[in-house]
Amino acid sequence: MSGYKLVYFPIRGRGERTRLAFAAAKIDFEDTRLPFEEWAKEKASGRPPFGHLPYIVTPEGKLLGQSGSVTKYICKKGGLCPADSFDEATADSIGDEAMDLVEAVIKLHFEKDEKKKEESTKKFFETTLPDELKNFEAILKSRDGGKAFFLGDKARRTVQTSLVTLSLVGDCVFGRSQESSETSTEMSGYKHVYFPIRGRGERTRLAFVATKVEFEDVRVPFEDWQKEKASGRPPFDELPYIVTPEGKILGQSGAICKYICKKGGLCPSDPFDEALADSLSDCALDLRERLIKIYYEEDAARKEKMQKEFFETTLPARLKKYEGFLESRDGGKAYLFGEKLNYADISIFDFLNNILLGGKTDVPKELDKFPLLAGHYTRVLNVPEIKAWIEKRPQTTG
Ligand SMILES: N[C@@H](CCC(=O)N[C@@H](CS)C(=O)NCC(=O)O)C(=O)O
Repeated sequence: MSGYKLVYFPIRGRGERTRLAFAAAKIDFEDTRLPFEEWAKEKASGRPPFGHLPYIVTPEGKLLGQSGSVTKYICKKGGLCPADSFDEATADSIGDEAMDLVEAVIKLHFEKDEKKKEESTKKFFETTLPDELKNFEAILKSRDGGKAFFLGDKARRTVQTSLVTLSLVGDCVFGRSQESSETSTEMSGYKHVYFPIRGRGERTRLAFVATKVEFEDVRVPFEDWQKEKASGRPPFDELPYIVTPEGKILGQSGAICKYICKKGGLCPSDPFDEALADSLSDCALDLRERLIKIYYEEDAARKEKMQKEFFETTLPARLKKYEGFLESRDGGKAYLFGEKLNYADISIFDFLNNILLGGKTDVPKELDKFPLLAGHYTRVLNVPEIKAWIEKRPQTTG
């Protein structure tokens, strides 16, 4: 192959961020725009890594899916990613926060109930979006008064990951193209702050135990949340966040989990493998978000239909992809990337154990047809530190 190829539909959508990344990184790419009517054929070809677009094909012919992982990979290749690991995780968290907004806009777009759509749209534009923009504004202000990019003027290249992501928000919302860092207190170790449930915090708790890093497991009672939010500490007005031993604050569960794993050596060292791990991890998060959406659906008939589709179609199709991936890696006898556990293993395990099984430790029945994945689940469960944590962690309903 002569260069990179991006395969997406003939719209901006989830592909535009990567197109911007290619442009900003000055990397030539073939902008393949697949007509919608050819999608079923393309999907059946087995090429789209998780059965979705976009994906890229590298000059060596390797495939990578998940728009976030792909964008970051290209930015990193082009030198548009911070060198410092905490700055990188901060860029991840800003990018992830922007993606939360994007998902909210997509949800509004597809809402079928007109009344609900109107109410949700009003809430989004009058509350959610302004609040979020206020958070981004505060981060910019805390960095050299906001005259440069999100991570300052250290080098233009350190900032583009988040910039490119934010432009996607602009694109989605408008239809066109922290404080955190320097808090003062002396701390002896890491502090993980979340609600008293597993939820979005459990993956990082698993990352802490798997990397053998001690952490203070702060569980904010729900009734104290408004006070905690008003303190200005939660970087995006949400939990979870962590406070590092130096007092730096980082939000967004995905960015936090990866940061802790990376610090503890649970991240592939090859950049493509790292991006592949990102994509496997993001795919597990997609499943989690879908399940959460079903959980909160109020219309009983619609909920039933969504459940049926999820458990009969979406979930088995994704599990099959993971099974295939494991098979392609030493026949699935170890972890996703061989003998060493990494954050993608933890993300998939957390989806299955925490979200699908509600914290129970039996092998999910959904894995009956996927023996390699069932073996992988048991393998992660039996990592001594993870096993010990699961035995002693507080029993909670969520
Ligand atoms: N994408 C974010 C989402 C964070 C999020 O939605 N947190 C919820 C708890 S699971 C929260 O803080 N809710 C309280 C609120 O938004 O007021 C992440 O993964 O950290």
